[in-house]
This record gives sequence, structure tokens and C-alpha cells, in this order.
Amino acid sequence: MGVIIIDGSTVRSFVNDETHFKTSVDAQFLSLDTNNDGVLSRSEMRKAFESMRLLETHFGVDVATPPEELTRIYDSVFQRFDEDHNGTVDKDEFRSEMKKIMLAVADGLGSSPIQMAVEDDDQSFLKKAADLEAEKIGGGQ
Ligand SMILES: [Ca+2]
Ligand SMILES: [Ca+2]
Repeated sequence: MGVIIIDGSTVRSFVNDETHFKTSVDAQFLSLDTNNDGVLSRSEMRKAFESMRLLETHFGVDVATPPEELTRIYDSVFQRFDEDHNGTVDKDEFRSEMKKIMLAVADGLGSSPIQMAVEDDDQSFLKKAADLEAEKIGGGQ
């Protein structure tokens, strides 16, 4: 368990590092595709958002949000990912929407850094973004 400090530029440089970003997003996609059919279903996506903490950080959802409301939010997020509306999210749809979301997160953060508590095995993109920056600075851990 540790604390990372991230701001908009940390997130943006992660997203703009195409190789790194693609690798991370594709790895995330594979780990989320629990039935290995090559696409993400609604329930697989829901697990994704729970694990990535994007709803907390980007959509402002907190623990007090009622389950019905959460389901509505997850549904609307799913629609955004499923660009061709075929009921599943494929790898390209996942990657392109993740990019938009991460850039929106970056804009939201701006230049005011936030602190985030993370587990060592945290797989969130924000943690990855912070790790990448630490690597570039030459620190890391
Ligand atoms: Ca699947
Ligand atoms: Ca689709």
C-alpha cells in the first residue's frame, strides 16, 4: 500500500505514450474478458469499472450511490464504449474510449495534483500512469 501523486500531465503522457498505453489497455482487456470470447459483455465491463476506479475518479460516484443508480451509470458508460451498438465492446472500442476517458481525467485533474492511495498490485491506469512517470524520472521502485 502506498500513495501516488498524479496530475493531468502524468495521465496525458501515459495516454500519449502509444506503445505503453496500447500494451496496458490490451492487457486490461484480456484480463477483463473472463470467458475469453474476444469481446467484453456488459457484466465484464461492470467488473472493469469497479476495478479501474474510473467511476470514482471520473464520474464522481461514491460509496453512497444506490445500486439502481450505479446500474444506470454503468449502463450509460457501456453505451459509450459500445460504439457500433452491437451489445459488446471489442478491443478497438475499448481502447478508443479508454483514451477519451483518460484524457478527460487528465483535463479534470489539470495542474492540481491529487494523492491516491494504491495497493502494490493495483492495476488501475492511474497507478500505471504514475509508474510510467516514475520510470521516466529515473526513480521508480
Ligand atoms: Ca467476454
Ligand atoms: Ca461493439
